[in-house]
Amino acid sequence: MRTRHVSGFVSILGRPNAGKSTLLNALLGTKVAIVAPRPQTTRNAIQGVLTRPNAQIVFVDTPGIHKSTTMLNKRMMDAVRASASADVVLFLVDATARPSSEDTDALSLIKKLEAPAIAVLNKVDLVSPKQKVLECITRYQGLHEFAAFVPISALKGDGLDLLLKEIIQRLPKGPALYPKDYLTDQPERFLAAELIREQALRMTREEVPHAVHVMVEKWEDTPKLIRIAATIYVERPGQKIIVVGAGGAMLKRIGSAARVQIEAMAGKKVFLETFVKVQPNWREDPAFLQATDWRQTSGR
Ligand SMILES: Nc1nc2c(ncn2[C@@H]2O[C@H](COP(=O)(O)OP(=O)(O)OP(=O)(O)O)[C@@H](O)[C@H]2O)c(=O)[nH]1
Ligand SMILES: [Mg+2]
Repeated sequence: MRTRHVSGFVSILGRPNAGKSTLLNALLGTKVAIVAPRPQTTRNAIQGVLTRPNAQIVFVDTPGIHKSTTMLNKRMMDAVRASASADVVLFLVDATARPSSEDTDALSLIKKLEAPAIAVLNKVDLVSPKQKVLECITRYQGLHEFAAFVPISALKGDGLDLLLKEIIQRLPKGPALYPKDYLTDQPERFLAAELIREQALRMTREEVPHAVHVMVEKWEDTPKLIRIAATIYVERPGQKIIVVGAGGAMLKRIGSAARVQIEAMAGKKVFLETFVKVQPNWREDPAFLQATDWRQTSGR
């Protein structure tokens, strides 16, 4: 029997906090994108590649679609638009909430694309009674002609097989685009910086998470150990006080939680040093934003 091999790009689009990055990690069965219970966690488009005997799917996780205010936000939305065109689009919604203006903004982007859009209703583990999932489907049916509706729980891994089936049947015939073991386009040191930022987001609140940026300054790979030095940038001295914490306690917590994650990723022991610096208004600073973009500085 001849088997049909398909390949292509699948963009994951939707409002902030809908669970796009959780879904990417769940589909790959490994962590390539950071996740936090706050909007605007993802700041770059991230590729994650799933290789199956009959298919290779390049998923693209994107920043949540939102009204941009700062220069950083505008760059995030540019990243969304640049990665929107794909063979199949996943429109990820939070099934526990009614459609918001951010959902309709995401839809107006999707309507401009030629690719079929699958409506993926996420967080159904929180929906009860299950009848409410049908109500959610009816609401979105009125907003766009979707190719399919798939209820899932990215967190629990429910519904992912059906979602993959719906994706694969819409992908064009074609060979694998990447080697079989290729997982993500992110350099390891960027992923390490992201894992540190994830812990900083999880452990701080209010305006601090949005003001945090992390850069890896040193990466020394020895046979037994990776030595990493990273700087956590914030925008104001008050934020630095919060991130450092009393007697350095907060910074220690962030560092040791991130170290465990980096060790899991690298499969090696890690020695991680962290520093905190104030970089006033970096979210509006084109030179800083440029310098922190690994796609343009290769690896920073
Ligand atoms: N209960 C439940 N929580 C979920 C599910 N999927 C994601 N979450 C939670 O929703 C929050 C946001 O998840 P993310 O994956 O970071 O969301 P995102 O869409 O990537 O967010 P941005 O990057 O900010 O656009 C996290 O706290 C996740 O644990 C799900 O299926 N069920
Ligand atoms: Mg995300």
